[in-house]
Amino acid sequence: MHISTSALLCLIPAVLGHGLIQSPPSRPVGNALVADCGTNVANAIKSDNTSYVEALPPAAARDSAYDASKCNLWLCKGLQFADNTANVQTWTAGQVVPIKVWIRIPHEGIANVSIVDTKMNTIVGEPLKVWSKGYAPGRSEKDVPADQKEFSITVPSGLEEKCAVAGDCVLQWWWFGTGARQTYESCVDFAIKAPEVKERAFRA
Ligand SMILES: [Cu+2]
Repeated sequence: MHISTSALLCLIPAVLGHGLIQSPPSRPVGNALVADCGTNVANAIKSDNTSYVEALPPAAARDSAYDASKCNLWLCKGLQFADNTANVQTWTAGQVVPIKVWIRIPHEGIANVSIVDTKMNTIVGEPLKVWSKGYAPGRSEKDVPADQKEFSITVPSGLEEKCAVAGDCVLQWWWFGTGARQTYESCVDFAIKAPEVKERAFRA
Protein backbone atom coordinates (compact mmCIF):
# COMPACT_ATOMS: atom_id res chain seq x y z
CA MET A 1 0.00 0.00 0.00
CA HIS A 2 1.32 3.37 -1.00
CA ILE A 3 0.56 6.46 1.02
CA SER A 4 1.93 9.69 -0.34
CA THR A 5 3.86 12.02 1.91
CA SER A 6 1.17 14.64 1.61
CA ALA A 7 -1.49 12.14 2.67
CA LEU A 8 0.64 11.17 5.67
CA LEU A 9 0.96 14.81 6.69
CA CYS A 10 -2.80 14.94 7.16
CA LEU A 11 -2.70 12.09 9.61
CA ILE A 12 -0.23 13.81 11.92
CA PRO A 13 -2.35 15.86 14.31
CA ALA A 14 0.44 18.34 15.00
CA VAL A 15 0.51 19.30 11.34
CA LEU A 16 -2.39 21.58 10.77
CA GLY A 17 -3.63 22.37 7.31
CA HIS A 18 -4.56 23.54 4.76
CA GLY A 19 -5.98 26.79 3.32
CA LEU A 20 -8.35 29.75 3.31
CA ILE A 21 -8.98 33.11 1.68
CA GLN A 22 -6.99 35.78 3.50
CA SER A 23 -8.10 38.77 1.46
CA PRO A 24 -10.78 40.01 1.24
CA PRO A 25 -11.60 38.75 4.77
CA SER A 26 -13.36 35.38 4.70
CA ARG A 27 -16.08 34.11 7.03
CA PRO A 28 -14.79 33.53 10.56
CA VAL A 29 -16.02 31.50 13.52
CA GLY A 30 -18.63 33.32 15.59
CA ASN A 31 -21.75 33.02 17.70
CA ALA A 32 -24.00 32.20 14.75
CA LEU A 33 -21.79 29.25 13.85
CA VAL A 34 -22.03 27.94 17.41
CA ALA A 35 -25.82 28.39 17.40
CA ASP A 36 -26.44 26.74 14.02
CA CYS A 37 -23.68 24.16 13.71
CA GLY A 38 -22.92 23.42 17.36
CA THR A 39 -19.87 23.71 19.57
CA ASN A 40 -18.12 20.64 18.15
CA VAL A 41 -17.98 22.11 14.65
CA ALA A 42 -17.03 25.54 16.00
CA ASN A 43 -14.21 24.06 18.05
CA ALA A 44 -12.93 22.01 15.12
CA ILE A 45 -12.70 25.13 12.95
CA LYS A 46 -11.25 27.18 15.81
CA SER A 47 -8.47 24.66 16.33
CA ASP A 48 -7.54 24.92 12.63
CA ASN A 49 -9.45 27.34 10.43
CA THR A 50 -7.71 26.01 7.31
CA SER A 51 -8.69 22.38 7.77
CA TYR A 52 -10.80 20.18 5.54
CA VAL A 53 -14.57 19.87 5.37
CA GLU A 54 -14.65 16.08 5.71
CA ALA A 55 -13.74 16.35 9.41
CA LEU A 56 -16.85 18.37 10.18
CA PRO A 57 -19.85 16.04 9.58
CA PRO A 58 -18.57 13.50 12.14
CA ALA A 59 -18.09 16.34 14.65
CA ALA A 60 -21.61 17.64 13.94
CA ALA A 61 -23.15 14.19 14.26
CA ARG A 62 -22.07 14.04 17.89
CA ASP A 63 -23.64 17.40 18.71
CA SER A 64 -27.36 17.87 19.38
CA ALA A 65 -27.02 21.61 18.68
CA TYR A 66 -26.15 20.92 15.03
CA ASP A 67 -29.11 22.06 12.89
CA ALA A 68 -28.76 20.78 9.33
CA SER A 69 -31.45 23.18 8.11
CA LYS A 70 -29.28 26.15 9.14
CA CYS A 71 -25.81 24.66 8.88
CA ASN A 72 -24.66 23.36 5.51
CA LEU A 73 -21.17 22.08 6.23
CA TRP A 74 -20.49 21.79 2.48
CA LEU A 75 -21.12 25.48 1.90
CA CYS A 76 -18.42 27.67 3.45
CA LYS A 77 -17.77 24.88 6.01
CA GLY A 78 -21.01 25.90 7.72
CA LEU A 79 -19.57 29.33 8.57
CA GLN A 80 -22.38 31.85 8.81
CA PHE A 81 -23.03 35.20 7.18
CA ALA A 82 -24.16 36.62 10.54
CA ASP A 83 -20.59 36.19 11.82
CA ASN A 84 -19.10 38.17 8.93
CA THR A 85 -21.36 41.23 8.59
CA ALA A 86 -18.43 43.53 9.42
CA ASN A 87 -16.59 42.36 6.29
CA VAL A 88 -19.20 42.67 3.55
CA GLN A 89 -17.62 43.72 0.25
CA THR A 90 -19.51 46.00 -2.11
CA TRP A 91 -18.85 45.21 -5.76
CA THR A 92 -20.10 46.36 -9.14
CA ALA A 93 -20.25 44.37 -12.37
CA GLY A 94 -16.93 44.37 -14.19
CA GLN A 95 -14.93 45.17 -11.08
CA VAL A 96 -11.66 43.28 -10.80
CA VAL A 97 -11.24 41.91 -7.28
CA PRO A 98 -7.83 40.71 -6.09
CA ILE A 99 -7.98 37.51 -4.03
CA LYS A 100 -5.25 36.23 -1.76
CA VAL A 101 -5.32 32.62 -0.62
CA TRP A 102 -3.23 31.07 2.11
CA ILE A 103 -2.26 27.49 1.27
CA ARG A 104 -0.89 26.30 4.54
CA ILE A 105 -0.26 22.75 3.38
CA PRO A 106 -0.54 21.91 -0.32
CA HIS A 107 -2.37 18.87 -1.67
CA GLU A 108 -2.34 18.74 -5.44
CA GLY A 109 -5.77 18.73 -6.96
CA ILE A 110 -8.48 20.82 -8.51
CA ALA A 111 -9.97 24.14 -7.49
CA ASN A 112 -12.40 26.81 -8.48
CA VAL A 113 -13.77 30.15 -7.38
CA SER A 114 -17.47 30.70 -7.92
CA ILE A 115 -20.47 32.66 -6.77
CA VAL A 116 -22.95 30.53 -4.86
CA ASP A 117 -26.62 31.31 -4.30
CA THR A 118 -26.78 30.51 -0.60
CA LYS A 119 -30.53 29.85 -0.47
CA MET A 120 -30.52 27.47 -3.43
CA ASN A 121 -27.00 26.17 -2.70
CA THR A 122 -26.18 26.34 -6.40
CA ILE A 123 -23.38 27.95 -8.37
CA VAL A 124 -24.51 31.09 -10.15
CA GLY A 125 -23.38 31.14 -13.79
CA GLU A 126 -19.93 29.87 -14.69
CA PRO A 127 -17.10 29.58 -12.17
CA LEU A 128 -14.98 32.72 -12.18
CA LYS A 129 -11.75 30.78 -11.92
CA VAL A 130 -11.05 27.10 -12.59
CA TRP A 131 -8.00 24.94 -12.08
CA SER A 132 -8.90 21.58 -13.62
CA LYS A 133 -5.60 20.04 -12.53
CA GLY A 134 -2.33 20.86 -10.84
CA TYR A 135 -3.67 23.12 -8.09
CA ALA A 136 -1.51 23.40 -4.99
CA PRO A 137 1.32 20.98 -5.75
CA GLY A 138 4.37 20.38 -3.61
CA ARG A 139 5.15 19.97 0.05
CA SER A 140 5.06 23.48 1.44
CA GLU A 141 3.45 26.77 0.57
CA LYS A 142 6.52 27.98 -1.34
CA ASP A 143 6.07 25.10 -3.82
CA VAL A 144 2.67 26.44 -4.85
CA PRO A 145 2.72 28.66 -7.97
CA ALA A 146 2.20 32.31 -7.09
CA ASP A 147 -0.81 32.71 -9.39
CA GLN A 148 -2.63 29.98 -7.46
CA LYS A 149 -2.28 32.01 -4.25
CA GLU A 150 -2.78 35.51 -5.60
CA PHE A 151 -5.12 36.09 -8.48
CA SER A 152 -8.14 38.18 -9.34
CA ILE A 153 -11.71 37.60 -10.40
CA THR A 154 -13.96 39.86 -12.45
CA VAL A 155 -17.40 40.47 -10.97
CA PRO A 156 -19.96 39.22 -13.50
CA SER A 157 -22.87 41.31 -14.73
CA GLY A 158 -26.49 40.36 -14.18
CA LEU A 159 -26.24 39.78 -10.42
CA GLU A 160 -27.65 43.18 -9.44
CA GLU A 161 -30.89 41.62 -8.16
CA LYS A 162 -29.91 38.13 -7.10
CA CYS A 163 -26.89 39.30 -5.13
CA ALA A 164 -28.07 42.77 -4.09
CA VAL A 165 -28.40 41.73 -0.45
CA ALA A 166 -25.31 40.53 1.39
CA GLY A 167 -25.68 36.93 2.52
CA ASP A 168 -27.84 35.90 -0.44
CA CYS A 169 -24.71 35.12 -2.46
CA VAL A 170 -21.20 34.27 -1.46
CA LEU A 171 -17.86 34.09 -3.27
CA GLN A 172 -16.53 30.61 -2.52
CA TRP A 173 -13.03 29.31 -3.08
CA TRP A 174 -13.20 25.52 -3.34
CA TRP A 175 -10.22 23.18 -3.50
CA PHE A 176 -10.11 19.39 -3.53
CA GLY A 177 -6.82 17.56 -2.98
CA THR A 178 -7.28 14.55 -5.22
CA GLY A 179 -4.61 12.42 -3.51
CA ALA A 180 -5.50 13.44 0.03
CA ARG A 181 -9.23 13.38 -0.77
CA GLN A 182 -9.85 16.49 1.26
CA THR A 183 -12.00 19.50 0.47
CA TYR A 184 -11.22 23.06 1.51
CA GLU A 185 -13.65 25.95 1.34
CA SER A 186 -13.51 29.61 2.19
CA CYS A 187 -16.11 32.29 1.57
CA VAL A 188 -16.21 36.05 1.09
CA ASP A 189 -19.47 37.94 1.67
CA PHE A 190 -20.48 40.66 -0.74
CA ALA A 191 -23.34 42.68 -2.16
CA ILE A 192 -23.61 43.83 -5.76
CA LYS A 193 -24.31 47.51 -6.21
CA ALA A 194 -26.15 48.58 -9.33
CA PRO A 195 -24.05 50.86 -11.54
CA GLU A 196 -24.75 54.52 -11.02
CA VAL A 197 -26.96 56.13 -13.61
CA LYS A 198 -25.30 59.38 -14.54
CA GLU A 199 -27.65 62.32 -14.73
CA ARG A 200 -27.03 64.73 -17.52
CA ALA A 201 -25.59 67.91 -16.10
CA PHE A 202 -27.92 70.10 -18.09
CA ARG A 203 -30.32 69.89 -20.95
CA ALA A 204 -29.85 71.94 -24.06
CU1 LIG B 1 -4.01 17.18 4.35
